[in-house]
Amino acid sequence: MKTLLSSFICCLLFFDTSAKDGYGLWLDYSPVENPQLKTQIDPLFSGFFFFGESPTYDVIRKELDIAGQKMLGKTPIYSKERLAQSKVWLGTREQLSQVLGLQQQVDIRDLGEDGFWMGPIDFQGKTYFTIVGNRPIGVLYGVFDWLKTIQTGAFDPRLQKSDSPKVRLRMLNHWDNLDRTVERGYAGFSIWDWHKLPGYIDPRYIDYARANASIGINAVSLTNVNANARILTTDFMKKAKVLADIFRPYGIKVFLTARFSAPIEIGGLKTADPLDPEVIAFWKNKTDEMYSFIPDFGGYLVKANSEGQPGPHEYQRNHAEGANVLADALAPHDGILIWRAFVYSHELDEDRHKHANLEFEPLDGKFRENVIIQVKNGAIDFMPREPFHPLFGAVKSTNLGIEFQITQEYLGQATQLVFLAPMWEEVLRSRTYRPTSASTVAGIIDGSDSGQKLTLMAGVSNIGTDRNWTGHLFGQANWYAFGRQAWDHSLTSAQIADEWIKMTFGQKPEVLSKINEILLGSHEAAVNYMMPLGLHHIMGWDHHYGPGPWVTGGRPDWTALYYHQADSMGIGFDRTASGSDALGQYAPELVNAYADPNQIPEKYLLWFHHLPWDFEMKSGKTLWEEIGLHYDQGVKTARKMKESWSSLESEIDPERFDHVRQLLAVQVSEAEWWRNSCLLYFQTFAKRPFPEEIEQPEGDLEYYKSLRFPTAPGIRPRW
Ligand code: BDP
Repeated sequence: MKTLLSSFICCLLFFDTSAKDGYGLWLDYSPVENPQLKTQIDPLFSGFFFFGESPTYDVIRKELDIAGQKMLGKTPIYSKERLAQSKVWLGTREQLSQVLGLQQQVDIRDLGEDGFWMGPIDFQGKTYFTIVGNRPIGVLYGVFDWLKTIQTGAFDPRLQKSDSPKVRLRMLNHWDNLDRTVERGYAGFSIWDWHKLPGYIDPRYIDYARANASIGINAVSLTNVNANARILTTDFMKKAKVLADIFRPYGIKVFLTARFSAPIEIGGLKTADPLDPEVIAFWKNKTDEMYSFIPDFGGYLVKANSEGQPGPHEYQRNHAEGANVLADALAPHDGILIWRAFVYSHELDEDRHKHANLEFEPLDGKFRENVIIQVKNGAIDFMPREPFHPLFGAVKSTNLGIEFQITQEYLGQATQLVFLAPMWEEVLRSRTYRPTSASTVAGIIDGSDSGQKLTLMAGVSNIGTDRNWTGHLFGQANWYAFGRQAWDHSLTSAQIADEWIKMTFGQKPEVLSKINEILLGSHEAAVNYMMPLGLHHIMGWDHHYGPGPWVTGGRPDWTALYYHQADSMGIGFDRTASGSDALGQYAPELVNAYADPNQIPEKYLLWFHHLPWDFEMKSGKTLWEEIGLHYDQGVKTARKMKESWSSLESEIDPERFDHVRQLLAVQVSEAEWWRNSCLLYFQTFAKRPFPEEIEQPEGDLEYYKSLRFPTAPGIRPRW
């Protein structure tokens, strides 16, 4: 009896009873199991010394409390007065040098506002593990980095490390509506509970801030780019202020989307003409009022003259005239105006691909210094794979930021595991050949090639009220990867995957290697079974869920036919000089490389070329055969991902294991659906048999065409 009881108690003590439902994200802080690491870490948690006070140090203490409890079962000790008794020093460069004198100074001035240094400092015969920043927020970033080294088993007490972000604004864009629906959101409703604000603070707001700060995100735009002017009313400012106050110690600034017609809708004016004195006064007063609530308000994000949103064109003004009036209102407060370049014509463009360059290139140099033009990674719309947007490198005197989409609108939404880091890495490393022959997209947006000081990487958030935040547990990997790449785009997807897996699932080699393989192969798999070889925009109508290569009707540039142009002769969009010449908007080096269908990387083939079904590919097979092989390969990889995950059953807690297992089964059936319906559809033009080596697509095209998804999430409200 006694033995039974003691083993029961033992189980209670050592069995982690907290459910693994994904809420803890990568900050779950698993118990440190490695005895050597434990011996190194344990004493450190007995003596933290802060060189000063700051609200950010308060949140650091809270984080250390959580981490200490979870990793070591221990409440950290903060030695207030007794510096010599402490083990870990935390403070800013200035705070440290005031106490220690200049000879002990850690000179990190070149690491900028957010950088940090960590390592051992010898002082009066003792060694102190030290984390130092130029500002308290740098210390917070350093602490998160240090905790990561523990979580990933990389901690080394002798290690010296410094780090600083490459991009100044690392920003999430929520597409959250005030009624809590989320445009292109697949994880439930908006986490901003506007109704209960300002009175009630959902604890999620704090966990959200912790998660963002842990990966270096320092700006969030709370509301949908398809904006509601009401967010700029006094009532909503009071609500937004509460969020800004929560986020401030975590180094996160709040931005809001501004609807261009707000002067009419909430200002009672007859016009929103940006040159009208009353409109200018409206924006100035509104902005001054905003800063009276949120003194460090980040600024506005604006979608104008795009997809029916109001903008300066209504008044025969251009984007610069529109943007500058808001920028001028923000400038006295050091606010920033982010203006989106996602524009295309109400009237049909010859090729929507060209539109942004046609509008923005002539305005180069006309925007105020505090304006950033936010450019989607590609010229169409967050497709599974796109060549980089030709605006990168095309302007010389305009700040350009990049916008990625973390929410998987076109990449399997929340039913599919698709790790987006490889796609972003591909874009960031793409050579633009402008302004210099060595320039890359990353070099444009971080200023190293473009020279711009105001730099931005934005990601459309995939966060919602679902318990695990992102709908699919693996959506967390994309949130994580976005923050890491915004901080340091030179990190590889493999490095980021490795960090995330260890922090989320632990360090067992088998778990690590299998999940790593799943993550790193998942994007190419999705491209293959959805839109291989440069095909694009062939998804379902409006909800964008699943295949829809047959979609037609309404605006041509919202149909699939406009983009794939399949006919009995061939398939693809001719964007070379013989077609729309969108290719001509890129640097001559790229024009030369891509104009020839035999030279262009095959992943972009049908993006730039319309080719006969029998066009000979590098493999010696015909284009038609290669299309089939790619679709089939995508399905096979999805199945392999599913099998590989299943083999981890004994290694992963049941709740998370089963969640992912079920969704991978859905993913396989969705991959088969994509392959079958697209191949059957394209075969009606190609009129050729499928290559023998592929699994023959099954089903009836008419059946696939008849499928409807009235419950598909994430569609914009129609009222
Ligand atoms: C498209 C989305 C649409 C957004 C638009 C945008 O389908 O819901 O409003 O982008 O970026 O991808 O403004």
